This record gives sequence, C-alpha cells and structure tokens, in this order.
Amino acid sequence: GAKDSSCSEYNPTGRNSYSRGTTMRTEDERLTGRIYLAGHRGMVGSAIGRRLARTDGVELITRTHAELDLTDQAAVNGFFAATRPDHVILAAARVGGIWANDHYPAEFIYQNLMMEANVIHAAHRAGVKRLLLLGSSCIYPRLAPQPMAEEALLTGPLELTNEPYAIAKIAGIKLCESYNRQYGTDFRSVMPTNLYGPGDNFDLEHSHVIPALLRKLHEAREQQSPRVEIWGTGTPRREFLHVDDMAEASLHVMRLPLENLQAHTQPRLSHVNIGTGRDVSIRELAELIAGIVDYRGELKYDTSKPDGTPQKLLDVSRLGALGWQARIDLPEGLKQTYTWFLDNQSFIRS
Ligand code: GFB
Repeated sequence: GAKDSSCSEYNPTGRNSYSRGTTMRTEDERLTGRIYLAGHRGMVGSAIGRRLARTDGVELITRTHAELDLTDQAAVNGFFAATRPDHVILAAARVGGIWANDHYPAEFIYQNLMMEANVIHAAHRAGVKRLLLLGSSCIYPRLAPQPMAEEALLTGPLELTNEPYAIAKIAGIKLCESYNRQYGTDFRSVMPTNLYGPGDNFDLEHSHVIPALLRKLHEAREQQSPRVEIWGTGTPRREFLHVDDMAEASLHVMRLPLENLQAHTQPRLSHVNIGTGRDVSIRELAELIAGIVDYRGELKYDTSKPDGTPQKLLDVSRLGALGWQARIDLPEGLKQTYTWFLDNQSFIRS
C-alpha cells in the first residue's frame, strides 16, 4: 500500500493492517457474507438496507431497538458472539436537528458514545473483517475554513448547539483508528453532510430543516396560512445530500480495497467526507421548498431561534479521488422527498 512507510511509527505491535497488501487494485471488492446493519430502521440504515437487499451473496443481519439495545454492552457482546457477522455497518445513532441537539445534550453524547464503544469493541472481539462507522460533518470546528477538508478535524472549538453529539462522533472515528492501529482491524469511517430523503423524521421539534420545512410549508398551503416561521436568520449555509446518494457512497467506501483507501487516508486521519460540494442558504432552501409545495405566503424569519454554525460545506476531494460523486441534485431530491412525504403522511415518524 502507498502509506506503508508512514504508518510504521504508529505500529508498535507490528500488527497494523496498513502493512497488508502490495498491489493497488482499482476495482471495488465484493462485499458479501454476513453483514450486520445496525440502525436499519433509520433514514440512512433503511437506504443502505434497500441496496444491500438487492446484492447477491449478502446475508443481512438486523435487530430492532427492542430486540437489541446497543447501549447495553453485555447484550451487544452476546449478540456478536451468537451471530458472528463478517462485516458491520454502524448506522445506528441518536440524531436530531438543531433544537433536539440543544435540548437533549446528555442523551446525544451518552447514547452515541455507548453504541460506538460497544459495537466497535465487540466487532474487534468477534473478528469482524470490516466495519463502517457513519458520522457527521458537525465534527469540524465551527469556524473551520470552507469547504472543510478532513484535515480540519480537531483544529478548533466546535459549534455549541451540537458539541456533545460531535464529540461522540469524533470519539467514534478515534475508536476505529485506535483499533486499526493496535489490532490491525479494518474499521472505516465516513462523515456525511446534512442528509435528507425518504424515511426522514418529520417531527417539527426534533427534525432537521428539510423535513421541517416540507411539512410546515405543505400544511400552511393546506390551511391557507398567511405566513410560516423559519428558524433563525435564513443566512446560514448548509450542504444537503440525498440519503440514496449517502447509501451508495457508504457502500462504495466500504467496498474499496484497503490499499486504495490507504492511498488517500492516514492511520490517524482516516475518515472520508461525503457530500455534494455545493451549499445553499437556509433562505434559498426555504424558497425552493415553497416553490415545490406551491406555498405563496410569507416566509418569516424567527431570529429568536438559533442559526447554528454559519456554514457547513464539505471538501469532497478525498471522496472524488476514491471514485465517487453525488448524483441527485437538490431540487430533484426535494421533489422526490415531498412525494414520499405525501404518500406516507399517515405513518411518518412524528
Ligand atoms: O437542519 P438543522 O436542524 O441542522 O438546521 P444543523 C439547519 C438550519 O436551518 C439552522 C434552520 O440554521 C436552523 O435554524 N431552520 C430554519 C430550521 N427553520 C427550521 C426548522 O423548522 N427546523 C429546523 N430543524 N431548522 C444539526 C446538528 O445542525 O444537523 C447535528 O445539530 C447534525 O449535530 C445535523 O450535524 C446534520 O445543520 O444546524
């Protein structure tokens, strides 16, 4: 692998996986066998599950929250010992929008830390061949230079509305890297930008901005309300990725031959950003959604609500070099998500 020499200083045991393999292969490896998909009912997990269900040679293992509590270490160890998966995709997480992050900081840090620590440690003990951790672009400093490259990690203070969640996700990256360095595991991590799409949470307090605005503007049109409140000033900029693109990108990174991934990462800087490379202001987003749902009333900015970080745009050149780019553009993805919302209104999570 291209990074063989650079990893030796991190490899006191000589067991580092970064010294495996000598030939550079460019084609994807087949990801087959028993795959445990944690969080298969969430927006991202269900999108990944839809793709894996169509893949030959994959035996998908899932457990509902009621069947397996990932914050319970003994339960997680028992599950791994009994099922012995070949691969693990860790898409389970406690997630939410700016309000939920701000109001449930203890749950966001505790549950995410516990799930990551339990699953990653159990995967190591069970000899899992490959693991993929899903993180978030909020791991980067609040005022990181835009677009944010992987190297921006741990270079400055975090956005306070989601600091506890971000700390848990940073710990997840470092768990993966530490097990790789000490035990030679192949635990990877991807950091998606803000996601949206079918299966999202449309609860008005807990959701992210896209499902919230689709619902608020749809209901305002139905009820002929003269105005709709948009949180904050409308000036923050966000990058949005459709969850089907995220699922594809996750599986792309998961399937990369290790040597390929190593050629573009380092043992202590191993995560890969996943995004579109384009952002919009919240005002532009609100106007776009108003057009899609055909709402013609006033958009009123409630500046007593937080803006959060001023801009969150990922540098996706590492991902591009690894051979993937987003396909679904924002207007198309929003229209498709609105159709999904209309078709599923009776049983959307709320
Ligand atoms: O999507 P959102 O909650 O996530 O908010 P963050 C994005 C922006 O949209 C903020 C504004 O500036 C909000 O103030 N906004 C306007 C709204 N109207 C609304 C509304 O009705 N609902 C919501 N939710 N926002 C979260 C983090 O940050 O995003 C997490 O807290 C995570 O840690 C996640 O990283 C992706 O981008 O601000």
